[in-house]
Amino acid sequence: MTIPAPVNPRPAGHALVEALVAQGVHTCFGVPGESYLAVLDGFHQHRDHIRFIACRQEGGAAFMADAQGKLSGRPGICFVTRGPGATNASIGVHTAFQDSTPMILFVGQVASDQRDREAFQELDYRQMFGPGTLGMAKWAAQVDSAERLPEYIARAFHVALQGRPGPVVLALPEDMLTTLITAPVLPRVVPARAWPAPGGLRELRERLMKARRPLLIAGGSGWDAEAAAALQRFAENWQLPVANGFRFQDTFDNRHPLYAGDVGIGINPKLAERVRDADLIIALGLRLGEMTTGGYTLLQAPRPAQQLVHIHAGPEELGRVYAADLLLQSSMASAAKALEAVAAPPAPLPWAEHAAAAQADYRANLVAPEVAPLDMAVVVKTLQRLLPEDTVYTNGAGNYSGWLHRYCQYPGLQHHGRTQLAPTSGAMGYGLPAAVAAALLHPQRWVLNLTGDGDFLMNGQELATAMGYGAKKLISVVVDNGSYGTIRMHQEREYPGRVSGSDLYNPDFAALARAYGWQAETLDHTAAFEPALQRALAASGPTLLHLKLNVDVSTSRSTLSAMRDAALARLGH
Ligand SMILES: Cc1ncc(C[n+]2csc(CCOP(=O)(O)OP(=O)(O)O)c2C)c(N)n1
Repeated sequence: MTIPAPVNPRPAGHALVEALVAQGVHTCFGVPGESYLAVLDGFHQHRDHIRFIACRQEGGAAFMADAQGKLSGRPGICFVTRGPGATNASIGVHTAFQDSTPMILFVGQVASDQRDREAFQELDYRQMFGPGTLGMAKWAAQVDSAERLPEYIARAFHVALQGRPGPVVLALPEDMLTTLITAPVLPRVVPARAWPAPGGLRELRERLMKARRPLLIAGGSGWDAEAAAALQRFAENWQLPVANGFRFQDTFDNRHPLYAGDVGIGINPKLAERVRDADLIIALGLRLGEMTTGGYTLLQAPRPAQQLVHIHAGPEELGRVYAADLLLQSSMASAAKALEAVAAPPAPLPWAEHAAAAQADYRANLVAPEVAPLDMAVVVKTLQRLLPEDTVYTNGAGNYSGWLHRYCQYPGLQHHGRTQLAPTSGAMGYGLPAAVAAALLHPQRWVLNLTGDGDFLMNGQELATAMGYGAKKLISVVVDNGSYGTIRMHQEREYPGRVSGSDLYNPDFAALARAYGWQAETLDHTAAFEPALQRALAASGPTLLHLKLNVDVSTSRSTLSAMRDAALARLGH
């Protein structure tokens, strides 16, 4: 993309857009505000190089930017206005933080001569968003000097991409944006990478040579296709069983004979056992968070029973919870290549049987018990059979996502980049905007959003954004069980039979989607799904498939009534 030569002096708001184009950004998401009209004018000025997608709520816009960050590996870009816009967008910043997604949120700010008066919609974004490792943003700053705007933007790209990737927030005072400047456009940011220390790699090899039941768990962000291919070769050289971390299920190819399954919510109990029983865990690229460690029990915190080697790009994650045996700070792009070069052992390996058993357990877990009248396992398998391999699958939070996590087989990152967009933050409302973003950014690919009735309506307004900007190969499957089912499940386990605050009163989802211009169908039994999906695939625009599911069919492993009965028995009723 050629950078438009700046015509000096020009408003800082225009320079900001030029800087984004220079960084390779061609699409931004946001909701407009009077606080940053000079930037909007910059988008108009440079409309041949960059587009601004006007979303219907900042939560949706920020999720779209997170999805853009996940798909591209470069910061997703979101623009919002002062207080109300920034507070709405905060869910996306939190998600990008927990998911280690590179992202930049630009926030319009009150003019400098009004600052600190609690002027209209004024907030201090530096205080609101962090920074800190338990914060929301990696870095939150305010650009007070218009001439220094390019410096702040370049730094924002570096911070978002380097180490553990994450979100940055830049506040833009209104008068700063209208100031005329002559500052040059800075070149595209190439993030600095860390390489694992050679001594550490030697030690890793020695530990592997002594291991009997090793397991590699891969995930996190900062991967590229080459690194993913190198990871696969490393696994093959050592015949290592590989699991993927929670909602990083697309890291290692799920169809590979060394794949062992995903370590997350609803983990295959056999895999959980295997993690516990491993004598060496190599955690590659991912945080060892609550969801990936089974609430810090699969790996006992702070000192795990297994030997632990943790390789991560961010020094703050290394040794954060666990007293590991070996810590290596490295970006994924370099770590996987370094691992691939570690000299393989002389055959045969003592864990060949262990790796084969891990794969057999994974495959057995793909076999689903039959459920009537609507079988969600069959729904997911039908999606996988009919949709192309490079389809992007998105979801938010809710029990319904468990069917996707269990039955969807994601190709590894080396094949089509990210094919799973799902929040490790567990944020409801993520899946639909993420799907809209994916469909607008990659119009040649199919995008499938699986969502719950609670989850969907948290950002259902983005159906309009999809229509307005011409998304086509987009399907949203709404699983309607009339309940915030996950919460109902927890209630039945803890307070059996005492349903409180978890029932939902739903609209006719198909009629709602049609009102937005989508095609839509409602169905309630398995046999109706495949023909409905065929029609969606043949349609000229996006389709919503509204699935009516009995609330009792709660997860891929159990029913509400079984959980309630077990809880009642436990409580002696
Ligand atoms: C933004 C947000 N609010 C609340 C929650 C807590 N929560 C987790 S799952 C869930 C219910 C999801 O309901 P639904 O989308 O209908 O899916 P189901 O569990 O019924 O399959 C809730 C309320 C959350 N994770 N995120």
